This record gives sequence, structure tokens and C-alpha cells, in this order.
Amino acid sequence: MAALLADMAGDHPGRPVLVASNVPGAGGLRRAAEAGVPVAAVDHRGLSRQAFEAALLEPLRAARPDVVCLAGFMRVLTPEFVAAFAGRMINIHPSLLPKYPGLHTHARALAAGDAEAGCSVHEVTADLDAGPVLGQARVPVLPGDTEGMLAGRVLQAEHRLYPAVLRRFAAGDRTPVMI
Ligand code: NHR
Repeated sequence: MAALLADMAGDHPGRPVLVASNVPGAGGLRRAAEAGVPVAAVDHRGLSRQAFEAALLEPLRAARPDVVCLAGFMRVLTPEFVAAFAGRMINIHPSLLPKYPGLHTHARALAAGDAEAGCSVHEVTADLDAGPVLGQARVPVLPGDTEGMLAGRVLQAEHRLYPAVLRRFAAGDRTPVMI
């Protein structure tokens, strides 16, 4: 998220209108507020999925975004929520999709003995981590890698990939970015 904000601080087809989180006190909310971007927090705890999404939709709709970017967002979204932003909501996922949708991607890549790992930006559809891929960045898996070491290497790639994809997507170009 911070990498996207930093990229949008320069010449860019988009501008940030809201940073929202389901984690009150999340570091990203403070960083966004420091950068002068409006923020919203909706704690999902104690709410049903429907009630959580209804509460999240209020500030989101009010901000009138053209594009919604998920970054580290860990709540599965209902088809109804996805439909509200159909074709204009994207996510970055820490694997080379279609490999390893869902959770624990780095542990799964290591357990499989993969020589390569990476991250994907994809359109968010009702099917989890299954929407069209808009970009991928690859990194090597190195001998002796732990889950944490691989996760750190992939995160660096995420910080390069997501701004590159958003630039293209915000300009109306859905050609995949492959780096
Ligand atoms: N929602 C839809 N409809 N489609 C996608 O492609 C989505 C989505 C919501 C989040 C991000 C995804 C990821 O990048 C994402 C993509 C969380 C889970 C999950 O199982 C799965 C995929 C992703 C994020 N969440 C659990 C839940 O019950 C909670 C897990 C937890 O809190 O640790 O929501 O990886």
C-alpha cells in the first residue's frame, strides 16, 4: 500500500482517495494519514461478513474510487461486494498464480521444491485468487531458504510489481506486466 502511495505521489494516471483497513491501528492507516490521504477503519471482529461489508462499503462508496486495490487484505469478500467493483478491484497475491491460491504460499512453494517463486496481481472476482492475472514478478528460491527469507524476497518484488501494474491498469491498459 505504501509503495502504491509513493508511486502516486509523482506523475501518475491515478490519485489515492481512501486507504481503508479492517484492522484499527494498522500501521498503513497512520502512514496514509501522514501522507494526507483520507483513511477509514472498520473492525470486522464481532460483525457478520455481511455487516462488515456493509460498514466498509459506506466510506468506500463515498470516496467514489475508480479502482480498488487490495494489499494484505485477508477477509474473503462476498460475490455481492465484488459485484460492486466488478472489473475494477485488484489484489496482489504472494505466488505465481495459478499456483498456490489461498494461504501459506511460501511454505507450499518450499515444500514443493520449486526453483522459482513470486507474486501476482490479479483482478478480484468471486472466485478466490482466480481472477485474470494482470502482472507477475518472479524471484529465485535459494538454497537454505526459510519461509521468512522467501517471504521477504517476494515482498520486495511485490513493491516493484504492484505500482507497475496499477500505473498500467489506471491508464486503462490490462496487458499483463511480466517482470
Ligand atoms: N475475495 C474474493 N471474493 N476474491 C478474491 O480473489 C479475494 C478476496 C478477498 C481477499 C486476497 C487473498 C490473498 O491474496 C483476497 C482475494 C484471505 C483469504 C482467507 O482465506 C484468502 C485469500 C486472500 C485473503 N481469509 C480468511 C477468511 O475467512 C481469514 C484468514 C485470516 O484471517 O488469516 O476470510 O491471499
